[in-house]
Amino acid sequence: MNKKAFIFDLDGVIVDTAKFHFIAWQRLAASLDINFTEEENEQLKGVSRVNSLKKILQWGKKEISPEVFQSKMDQKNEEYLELIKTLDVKDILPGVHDFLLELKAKEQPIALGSASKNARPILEKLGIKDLFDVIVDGTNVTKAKPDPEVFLNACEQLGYDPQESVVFEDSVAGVQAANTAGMISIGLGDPSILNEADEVFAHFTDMPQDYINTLLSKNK
Ligand code: B16
Ligand code: MG
Repeated sequence: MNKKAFIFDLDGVIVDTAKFHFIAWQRLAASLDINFTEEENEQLKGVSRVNSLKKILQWGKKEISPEVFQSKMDQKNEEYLELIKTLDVKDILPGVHDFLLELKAKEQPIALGSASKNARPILEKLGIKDLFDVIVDGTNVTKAKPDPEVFLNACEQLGYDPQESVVFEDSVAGVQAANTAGMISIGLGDPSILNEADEVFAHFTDMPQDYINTLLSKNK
């Protein structure tokens, strides 16, 4: 059977943790007297923790010492972990679980390609960690999206070329990373925001019947 490497982003694609990142960043920004908006949060999707804090400080025109910077990152993560404490299988976004099971049934290789350092514990909470053949996350990569490192690393570990890979992403930076790698990019979210993606759906449940077969015969 025809095969491709199927690579999934985590936050915003498999689970809606974006709202928890937003709350945690907003509290953090408030502690520094910085006003942080939802529009700004949109620009942090797919962006690593350290780069997110750098951007917030830039927007708020604030400078802090390296020690305070580290403690603010730790504080944000503690708040975030507290907010996601109760995540479970019910929090998987609509259609994703079935899509993953269908890929498994078709013996297609599956990888995670996430910027998050919390990816593994989150997949465990959701009860779907074992569905992934390869996990590449914020603990394995040095260059953040839009650099394609995370996705190139994932397809390489699966033993596929970038041209034989499909990426599912909710962030602009992630779609750009997939495109730079030469991979098929499928956006999940708003088409006016993800306009660089090869195709965009609001949810996995909006994909046409037999979409996996369509992707298997699709070229970039
Ligand atoms: P953490 P993804 C990204 O995950 C999030 O979209 C982004 O908002 C977050 O700052 C980043 O992970 C780092 O997450 O603080 O948990 O290491 O979308 O690439 O799965
Ligand atoms: Mg994401």
